[in-house]
Amino acid sequence: MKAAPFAYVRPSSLPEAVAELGGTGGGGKVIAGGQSLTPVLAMRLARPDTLIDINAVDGLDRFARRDGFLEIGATVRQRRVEHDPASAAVPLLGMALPWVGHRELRSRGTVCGSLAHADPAAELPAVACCLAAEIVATGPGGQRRIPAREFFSGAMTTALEPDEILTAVRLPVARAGEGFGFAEIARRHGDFALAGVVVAVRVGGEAVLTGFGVSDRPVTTDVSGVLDEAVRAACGDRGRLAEELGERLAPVADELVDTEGDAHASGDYRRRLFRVLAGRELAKAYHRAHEEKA
Ligand SMILES: Cc1cc2nc3c(=O)[nH]c(=O)nc-3n(C[C@@H](O)[C@H](O)[C@H](O)COP(=O)(O)OP(=O)(O)OC[C@H]3O[C@@H](n4cnc5c(N)ncnc54)[C@H](O)[C@@H]3O)c2cc1C
Repeated sequence: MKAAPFAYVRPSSLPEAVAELGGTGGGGKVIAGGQSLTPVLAMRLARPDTLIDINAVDGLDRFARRDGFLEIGATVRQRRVEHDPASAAVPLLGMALPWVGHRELRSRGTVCGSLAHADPAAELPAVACCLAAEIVATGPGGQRRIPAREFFSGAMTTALEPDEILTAVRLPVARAGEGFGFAEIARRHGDFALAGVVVAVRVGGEAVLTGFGVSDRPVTTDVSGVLDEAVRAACGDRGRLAEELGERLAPVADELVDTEGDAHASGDYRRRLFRVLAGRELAKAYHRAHEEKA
């Protein structure tokens, strides 16, 4: 199928882009990498009047560290982030990005486009939630920052207003004594996850677990208490920690995994995957955090 007709504009400044989007009265759509929007248009699941191509907008390609954050602008490609040494400041990016589709998709797809698209099984929204990233949106009223954990409101639904452009995401830079974990199970590499987990552990601080592919949005919870109990029960036995965690995470999986299942996997299977992956990744993150501290 071919896309329904639409107008196409390519503004060169942010005020111009915001004015173009606002001028469509909700009938416009931003296009960044086009890796999700183009198929949606071709299937006529969306019929925008106007596409606002933000790729020529000055300043949206910003990719730099500032004030303890790594800031990634709206036109920065996933592939650039995957390979740029600056990304080492946020280790979860390097863990998650190779799982986002295929290399060809990542060479066009943007980090911010993935957040705006808000697929519940996508990796980058889960990373943003686990790290409590800030999402920067710009609209006619100016700029606002939205905590990632409040940004995703349902499947393909976000806190972004129809006249706002997601201009950047700010991910906290890792500090000493922090450890991270990421894992997902998909039917084939490059497919969306059946279930996935992102984990961040801080020595003497909180342990956070985010699940994706298991609900209509990324789901985040504090698992510090579960981790403390499992560490005590494992008595310093590295191998036993993941096992102890896997058992103790059963109620967490029951609470967070909110799906009856679909053609790809049942809800029970996803709960089990989630629990096992979460146990393993929490154990790894715990050890990484303590090694990092030493
Ligand atoms: C075959 C295939 C497999 C894929 N597998 C995965 C996968 O495993 N994991 C995964 O996470 N993704 C996957 N994707 C999607 C992925 O390629 C993109 O990373 C991502 O969804 C969109 O990035 P983009 O820049 O191409 O956004 P676009 O396609 O340009 O836009 C996507 C949506 O976000 C909106 N949008 C984009 N940028 C902005 C902005 N700055 N402000 C406001 N709205 C904006 C658009 O209006 C549109 O609604 C897959 C895609 C395909 C085609």
